Amino acid sequence: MRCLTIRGMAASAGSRRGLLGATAGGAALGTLGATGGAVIAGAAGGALFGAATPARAATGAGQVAPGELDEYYGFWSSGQTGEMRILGVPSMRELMRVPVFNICSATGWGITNESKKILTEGLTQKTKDYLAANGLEFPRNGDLHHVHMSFTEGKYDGRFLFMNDKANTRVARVRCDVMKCDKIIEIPNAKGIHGLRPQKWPRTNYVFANGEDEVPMVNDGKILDDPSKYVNFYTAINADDMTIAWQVIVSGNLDNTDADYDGKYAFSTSYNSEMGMTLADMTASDMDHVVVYNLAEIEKGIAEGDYQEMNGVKVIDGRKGSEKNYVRYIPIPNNPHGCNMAPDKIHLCIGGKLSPTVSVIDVRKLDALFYEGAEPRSVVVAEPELGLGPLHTCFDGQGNAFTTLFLDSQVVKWNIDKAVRAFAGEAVDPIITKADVHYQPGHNSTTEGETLDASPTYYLSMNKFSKDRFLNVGPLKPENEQLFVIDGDALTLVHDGPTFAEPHDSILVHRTKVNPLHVWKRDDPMWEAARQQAAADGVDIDWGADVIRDGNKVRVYMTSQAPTFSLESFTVKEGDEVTVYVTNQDDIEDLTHGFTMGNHGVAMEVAPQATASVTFTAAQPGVYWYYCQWFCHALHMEMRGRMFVEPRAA
Ligand code: RUQ
Ligand code: CUA
Ligand code: CA
Repeated sequence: MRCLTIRGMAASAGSRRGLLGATAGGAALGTLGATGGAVIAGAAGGALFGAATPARAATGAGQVAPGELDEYYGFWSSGQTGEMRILGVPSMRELMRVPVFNICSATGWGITNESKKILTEGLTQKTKDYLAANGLEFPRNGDLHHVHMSFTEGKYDGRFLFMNDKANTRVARVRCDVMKCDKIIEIPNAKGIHGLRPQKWPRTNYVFANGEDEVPMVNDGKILDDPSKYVNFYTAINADDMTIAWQVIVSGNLDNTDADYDGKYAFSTSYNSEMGMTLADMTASDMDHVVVYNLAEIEKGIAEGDYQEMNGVKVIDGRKGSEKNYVRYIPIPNNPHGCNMAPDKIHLCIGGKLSPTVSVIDVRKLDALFYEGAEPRSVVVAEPELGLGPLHTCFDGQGNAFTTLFLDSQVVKWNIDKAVRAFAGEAVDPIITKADVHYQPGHNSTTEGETLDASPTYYLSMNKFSKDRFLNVGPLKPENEQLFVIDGDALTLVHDGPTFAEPHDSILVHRTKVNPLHVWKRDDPMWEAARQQAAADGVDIDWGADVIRDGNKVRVYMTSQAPTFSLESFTVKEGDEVTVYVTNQDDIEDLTHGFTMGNHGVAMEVAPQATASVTFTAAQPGVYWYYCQWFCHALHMEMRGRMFVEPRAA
C-alpha cells in the first residue's frame, strides 16, 4: 500500500495545464470520438480547454436554453462564506444565496430583528457572555461545509435543509418552503462541528454532527496542554425541534459522518485516532478508524440513566475501553476522510486520503461486531486501490461509485461489487474509468446520490483550485466546479465555472421534491414577535402607518406598496431606540421591497406579504432618508421618506 508524504501532497498542487496541453490532446479527441462528439471538438476544443476534457456534450445533454427551467435544484454549501446557495442543475445557474452564518447586506440577515433572534437564541450562555464582552451579538463568521436535506424512508422529502458551522460549532436549519434559515443552535461540549448528515431511515428524526476538535471534557481552562485529557463529542440533534437529543464521547477526532438505510447505525471517520496535537502526531499511525454508533443501544443507555449530564446534554461514554454496546471502532487506513453510505443499503465507503484506497464496510456485518465479538476488520469487504488522495464518494444507484482523487486531480468511477470480489481474491478490476478534473477535487455529487433515488445522470466535481483556468483576478483565485453528463461509462464535461469561496459540498435534488412558496403567508411564524408587539401597541400590522412612543423607545409601523411606504416621514428624538416594522402589502410574485435607513447601517429585504423589522439608535439629530433598496417599480428611486431626529432638549 502506498502512503504519501506531506511534501508529496504539496508538490502535486502545481499547475497541470502545461503538462496536459502537451500530452493529452489526442486523448481528448479519442474520448469525444467514442461518445460521438467529434463534430464540435476538433482541434479548437483541445487548444482552448487544455485538452483532457472535451468542450461540451454534442448531444445537448446538460444544456438548458434561456427561459427553460432546470431539472434539479442544487443546494450548495459555501464553506467559509457561511451562506447556503441554490443552483439550477444542469445549467449551473446560481439561483439564490441564503444567508445563514454570515451577515448579508442585501437581505439584512444579521441586521433585522427576525434574523438576530435566530442568530442569538440558540447560543450557549458561555458564548453569549464572550460575545457581550466583545461588543458582539452573534458570531460574525461561519464555515458552512455540509448541506443535507431531510429524509423520509431514504429519500429527500423537501421539508428542511440542515448545515454545519465548523468555525463556531453550530448547526442550522433552512425551511424549504421559504428558503430561509429558521433555527441555529450552538452544540454544547463539542468543538468544531464538521461532518453532518441527517438520519435516512425511517425519517430524519436525528441530525448527526461530528465534533472535529479535541478539547478537555470540561473546557474551563483548568486543563490546557494535557491532550491525554482531551475528548471528542458526537451529537444527535432532534431535527424537528432543533434540540440536542444526546452526545457520545469518543476517542479520536471526528471528520465526516453518515447514517445507514436501516435506522440502526451511524458512522464517523476519524483522522486523528492518535489524538495527536501536531501534524506529525496526527499522521503517525498507518491506521485510524471509523466509529460505529449503535442508535438503539445509545437510546437505551440514555433511558436507563447511563449518562452524565454536561451543560444540559445527556452524554454517553463511548471511549475506547468503555464502549459497552454503544460504539465500535473499525481500523481504517490512513487519515480517512469521506464517509458515504451507498444506496444499495449495504456498503459504506470510506475515503483513505493518505491511503490510495477506499475501505468498504458491509453494514450487514455490524451486528456481529456488537453482539458476537467479531473482529473489527471483519466488516471490511473491499479496499480497492483507486488512486492518490481519495476523499469523497458518491453513487449512481446502479452499483457504481465515483470517488474524488484529490492528489491525482481526477475522479475514478468504480464498481462496488467488483471491488468486493477482488478483495475476496477474484481477478477483477473494479475501476471503470478515470476523468481529469481541474483541479484537486474535494466533494462530488450525483443526482440524489445519497438517497434511494440515486441515478446515473449528472456528476458534479467541486474543485478546490482553478489555477490557470480563468482570467486572472489577482492572487486570490476562485475555485472551480465542473459538471459532467454520465453517459454510459463515459463522463462528458458540460460545465466548467468559477465559484467564490467555496464550492464545498452540494446535493442535487429533483425539482419535483422542492416546492417553495411564491409569496409569504401572512401567518408565518417568522415575524411572530412583530405581530405580538403590534397587537400590544394596538396597531394593525397589515395596514400600519403608526408611530408609537414608549419612553425612549419608538416603534414605527409602515407598509410598502410599490412605489410607496405608508409613512413618508416620521419624527424621533436624539438617542431614541427606534424599531421600524415594514409589512409588504404587495402580493405579486417577485415584488420585493426593502428598507434602508441612510447612514445607520440598516437594511432589510421585505418579500411579498412579509413583515420585517429592524432596531437602531437615532444617535444624532438631523434629517435622514430611508429608501427601498430592492428594485420594485419605475418609481423605485422615489420610494423613500425622511426620518427627522430632533435634538434632545438640553
Ligand atoms: S469535508 S474539509 Cu466536506 Cu471533505 Cu469539510
Ligand atoms: Cu420598493 Cu424599490
Ligand atoms: Ca491519523
